[in-house]
Amino acid sequence: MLDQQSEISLSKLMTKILRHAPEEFGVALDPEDGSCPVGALLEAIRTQPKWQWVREEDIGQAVRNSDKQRFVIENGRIRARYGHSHDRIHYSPGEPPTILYHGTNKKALPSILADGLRPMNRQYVHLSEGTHFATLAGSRRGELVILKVDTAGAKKSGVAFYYAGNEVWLADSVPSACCSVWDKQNEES
Ligand code: HQG
Repeated sequence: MLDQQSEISLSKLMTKILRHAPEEFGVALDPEDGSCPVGALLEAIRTQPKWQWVREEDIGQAVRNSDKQRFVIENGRIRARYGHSHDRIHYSPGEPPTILYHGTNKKALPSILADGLRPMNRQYVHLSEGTHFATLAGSRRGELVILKVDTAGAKKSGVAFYYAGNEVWLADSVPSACCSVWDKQNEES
């Protein structure tokens, strides 16, 4: 069994391969769903001097324990559920809840309120059904700001939403008119 530090480090390597740079590791991802055989991922990881000893069950452990359920293993294949920068993988359009959340930071706010939410270096904008995931995302780069997205309004402007599982929704972009700053205190009072 991997200790916690190795598990996190392995999970980061897995996201690098499955979301961002498969070719750097000699891995070919399925263009539709971004998956590859678990064995191919294992082989790629083992080419790294630090990870020559890694076993399939270590990958399983990283997948099972991922706090945000970043990976899915199905029929002997593994994929990242969201977060891709490399391949624009295919998701089916879905019917989102009326409100979704996006976590960002204070510095990005003026630009988001001017231009709307854009995918930046990823293939999709990342949204969530609850504020917990948005809090984790937005707290990574400074002072947290949570935006509320009016999905009905966005749909009227032609935005399609895709479900990535585990409360995570994706969109190509979201117009600023459909975004408002979520005020926790007002919400709860
Ligand atoms: C911001 C991680 C200026 C956006 C996270 C975000 C999430 C704009 C940053 C998942 C903008 C992009 C995805 C605009 C958006 N002007 N800034 N018009 N539109 N932005 O990392 O959503 O732990 O690519 O608000 O926790 O933060 O890796 O996207 O701040 O779940 O699994 O541009 O990745 O999950 O940053 O994160 P990112 P994200 P993992």
